[in-house]
Amino acid sequence: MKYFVFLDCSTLSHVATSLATEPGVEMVMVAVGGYQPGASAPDREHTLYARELTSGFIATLDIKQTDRVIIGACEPDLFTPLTSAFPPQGPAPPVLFISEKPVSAEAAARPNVSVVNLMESAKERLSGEWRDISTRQRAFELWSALKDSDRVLILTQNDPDPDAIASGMAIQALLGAGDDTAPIRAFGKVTRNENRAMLRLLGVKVGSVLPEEVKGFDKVVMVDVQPPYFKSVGSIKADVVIDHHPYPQRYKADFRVVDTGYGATATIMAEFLSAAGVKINQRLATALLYGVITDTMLLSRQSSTRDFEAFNMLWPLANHDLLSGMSRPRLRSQELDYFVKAIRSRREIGRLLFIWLGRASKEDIIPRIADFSMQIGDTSVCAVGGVSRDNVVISIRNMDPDLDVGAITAGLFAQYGSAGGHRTMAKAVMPLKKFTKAKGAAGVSQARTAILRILKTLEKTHPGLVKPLGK
Ligand SMILES: [Mn+2]
Repeated sequence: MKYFVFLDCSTLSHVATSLATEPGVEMVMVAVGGYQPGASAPDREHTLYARELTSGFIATLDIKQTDRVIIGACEPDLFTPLTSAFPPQGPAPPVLFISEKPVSAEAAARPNVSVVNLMESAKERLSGEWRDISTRQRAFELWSALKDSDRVLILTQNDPDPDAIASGMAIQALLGAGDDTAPIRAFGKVTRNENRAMLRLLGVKVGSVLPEEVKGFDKVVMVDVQPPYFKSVGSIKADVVIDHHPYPQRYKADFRVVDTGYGATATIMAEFLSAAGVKINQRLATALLYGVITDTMLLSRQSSTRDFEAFNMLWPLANHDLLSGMSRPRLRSQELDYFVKAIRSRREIGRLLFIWLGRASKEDIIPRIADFSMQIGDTSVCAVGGVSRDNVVISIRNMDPDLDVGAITAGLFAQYGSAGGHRTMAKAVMPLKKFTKAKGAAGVSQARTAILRILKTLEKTHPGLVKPLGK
């Protein structure tokens, strides 16, 4: 094998000759169109000169199919005789045609020719560096905000989901900390079967903490959640917040990354870890990947190219046996009863499906039924409500791309508690007492009627979504 390097100017000579430099492999340099290589050009004394690439000259080179041809062109048309010297379907050497100007379509279409615009490739490759630098800087800021603290509380939502658990584990990895110095805690506990399976299979501890115990920590990091979420518990301050949920309320934090463009907080954390050069071991990769998968419903919901990139990075690092062990959904018979209740009590109001579960022993059954309810009938929006502990909880799902249920939910329910979310999924959590008092209702079943009445007001703002309810 030989390398043949054809150049018509010095611009690409360095790149072209570097590509052709291989120990023990001969390089033949050809200067085309009057080009004179400078004194520093490699192998200058053996360079061949061709003012024009005639077929006679090309034949004397005796280029074989096993050789490699590199063209560094300032004027690509000068090389047309070279690329067309070989039969399009017959034996031809591979040609790497490097040019910043357009190469003729005829040359570019040949199967043995690959056209490369180095400047475009470099631009494409390097433009991401700005983002990488800023991610690295942010990761360092995050680490700096926490590194001197002996006791860091990593706080999640009350019933932590895989995204929150994985993000908490990522904070621990970033700090090089364990459960003793940076425990992952919640005011509630992990109730969902799959999520408990995640803790068991990955050996993760998520303990409970009382609101009054928060003061005992040097720093509070909220992952996948923000201070306004804890409004009903009290005023819980955070030093660090990393989340992807929209919250219109303002609050203070030393370090805040809240980006609703991400499908999962785990994606943000995976970017930080990789920018900071922290090794993502199999256990952590499995957790983060599971966080991305569950929050984005396997990249089908609220996901961005960044979630795809994180997915790509984590996939080969994760343990897929553990992953399938975690994600196999299992329903306990008590939970099945809620599904039965949901199907029986469902009410279609135009394109809105309303389901009322009454008292729910576990809050997470409400969003689960909401996910499930998207499979019922032709409705485009589902609202599933129930009472969990002392709160009225409503989970909303939307398949209509023209609707923003996050904004709709905030508009309808924010005055009674916390309410909002994404375009495709939203949630309202309202203290039962406050809600029923405001609506002049008494008890759980009247809360249902009050919610139906509120949903009915959509008739005016979103005609076509709900039909008149009648009596
Ligand atoms: Mn999340």
